[in-house]
Amino acid sequence: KNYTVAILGATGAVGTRLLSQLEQSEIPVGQIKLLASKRSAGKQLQFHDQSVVVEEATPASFDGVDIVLASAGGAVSKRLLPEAVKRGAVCVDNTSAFRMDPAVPLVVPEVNASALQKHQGIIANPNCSTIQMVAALKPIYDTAGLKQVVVSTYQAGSGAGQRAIQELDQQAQQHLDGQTMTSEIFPVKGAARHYPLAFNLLPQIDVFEPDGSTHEEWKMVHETKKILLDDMDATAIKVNATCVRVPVVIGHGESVYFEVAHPEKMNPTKMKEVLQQAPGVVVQDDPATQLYPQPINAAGTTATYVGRIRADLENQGGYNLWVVADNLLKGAAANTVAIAATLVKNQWL
Ligand code: A2P
Ligand code: 11C
Repeated sequence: KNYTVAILGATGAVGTRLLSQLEQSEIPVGQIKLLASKRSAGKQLQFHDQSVVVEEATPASFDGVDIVLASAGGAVSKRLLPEAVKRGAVCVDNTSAFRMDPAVPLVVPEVNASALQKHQGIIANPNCSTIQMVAALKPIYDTAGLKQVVVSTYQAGSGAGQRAIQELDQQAQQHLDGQTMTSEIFPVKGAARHYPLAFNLLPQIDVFEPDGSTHEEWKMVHETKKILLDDMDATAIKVNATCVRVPVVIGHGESVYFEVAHPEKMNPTKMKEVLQQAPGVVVQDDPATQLYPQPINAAGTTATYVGRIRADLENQGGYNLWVVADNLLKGAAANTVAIAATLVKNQWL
């Protein structure tokens, strides 16, 4: 069977990559529909050698669609994906709209593909910073369990979308030209205050929660538990996150500290081995040759890179990792398309 696939948010930073990942995937695509806001209607994008006209997304756009890949923001997903499901489509959603819904699987295929079997039309793609962390932690969790994870992120500007990439470039240019940097998006679109990201660090990604954490930090805690623990007791692993925006265009970095539940089952050599064997993970770890993951090298690829693997010498069972991935590919488009490909391959649509 050839599938009719719709990309919702096709003109965005993730949307354009959904298109190229779909081109490279094994999914047999019969027809492609590119959907965005009214602003982009009429614009043309390339799929293989075909020029496809972007249409304004409406409920009727999903008539006859088998698979929807969505990345047009949470509000758009909330409004339109139930309409797509009503029309018989299966939706893989890259927004946070449905991630915590118990009826919606939250999936990184190499970590918890089997969760896809219980889908009811919508599957959620986790947040980019969660995906790369769980991809690295899963083989360790399977080998020695996990008690606690403490993560600090170094997140690229592109996580805030296509316009944010332009804003970061513009700020860098303004600074080099001796002008005052202007900011309308960072740290968060619609916030009361905006600050430049270029030549700066912003310890705010997404909005603040009443408890003083940011919503990005909240996502890292709760999504990690949902993915690794499935329906098990959410207190089984403690997760704590601090998320920081850094002036990098593509590629999130993460300093991940964790304590394994069974220290006798783990050591740094073993950790390197299980990570080397883990699907989707590439170990780049050699202090002698200064080999470690860097966003500049991860950009444009779909792997999760792990390095700086070392034990906490003061706390038995404690370990450090440095994890890097392309937030727009591994953290979004590649994972979304991999979910769809897994559904097709296993006939779980
Ligand atoms: P458009 O280009 O027409 O604004 P990014 O994450 O890079 O900011 O991209 C967001 C994506 O979501 C874009 O493709 C954008 O389309 C799309 N989008 C934004 N608002 C809507 C909407 N109301 N309906 C459909 N698509 C939307
Ligand atoms: C960022 N992680 O880097 C965000 C972007 O929940 O899918 C993705 C937000 C999400 O800004």
